[in-house]
Amino acid sequence: MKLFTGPLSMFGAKAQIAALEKGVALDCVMVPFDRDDNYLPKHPEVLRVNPKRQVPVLIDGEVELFDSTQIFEYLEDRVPEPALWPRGVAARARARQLELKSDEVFFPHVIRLFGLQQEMQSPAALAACAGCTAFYAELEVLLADREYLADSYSFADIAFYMAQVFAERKGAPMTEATPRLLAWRERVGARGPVREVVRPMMLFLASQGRPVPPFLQALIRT
Ligand SMILES: N[C@@H](CCC(=O)N[C@@H](CS)C(=O)NCC(=O)O)C(=O)O
Repeated sequence: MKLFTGPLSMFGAKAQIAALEKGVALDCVMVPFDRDDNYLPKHPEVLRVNPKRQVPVLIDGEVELFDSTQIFEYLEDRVPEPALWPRGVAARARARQLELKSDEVFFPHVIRLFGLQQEMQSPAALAACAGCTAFYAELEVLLADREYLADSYSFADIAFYMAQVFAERKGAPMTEATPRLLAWRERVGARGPVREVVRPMMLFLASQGRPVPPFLQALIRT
């Protein structure tokens, strides 16, 4: 399988981690990514497959897909074991909803912070940080009776771990106010596939003299 992604693509990283969890060999193509973090010039294969002109794009023979969540679904069908959606119908629905909330409810706050890095005390930045904090509190409650966001380690954990790495980079960190969530992050971050994907991202940042979140600094020293 070929995955078109970028050196700092959190959505691409989701797909990469899931493939590694399933033992799938991925040929990763890093698309052009300029110094201002624009995905330019657009890779011709990305333009051909994805009308939204974004990575990740997955090509597996006749199957050509875009969108990390669609790629999750394809990987689960293509390589059912180890399962990354819970077994029960209700639990699967909850896990899918959490995965969507991570991308579509939590991450938009983080995207807002991308453009506000020089004005982190502005009302817009404070509102985005408050949105992240509220989301952390919601997940802290969920983790009262479980180790992972859904019943078992799932795509929902992969999605939120990556989104949270970016929140941390952009100034909306988790704190001691959510100890169960901090422990969850340790648990997920200790997984081989997660380390294997996040480490090069952090090395890329470090190579450009850009900050690496404190909780990931040990990863680039190993
Ligand atoms: N919902 C999409 C989001 C993809 C996305 O936002 N990709 C970013 C990189 S992480 C991108 O290609 N941005 C460049 C652009 O929008 O021009 C997914 O889950 O794959």
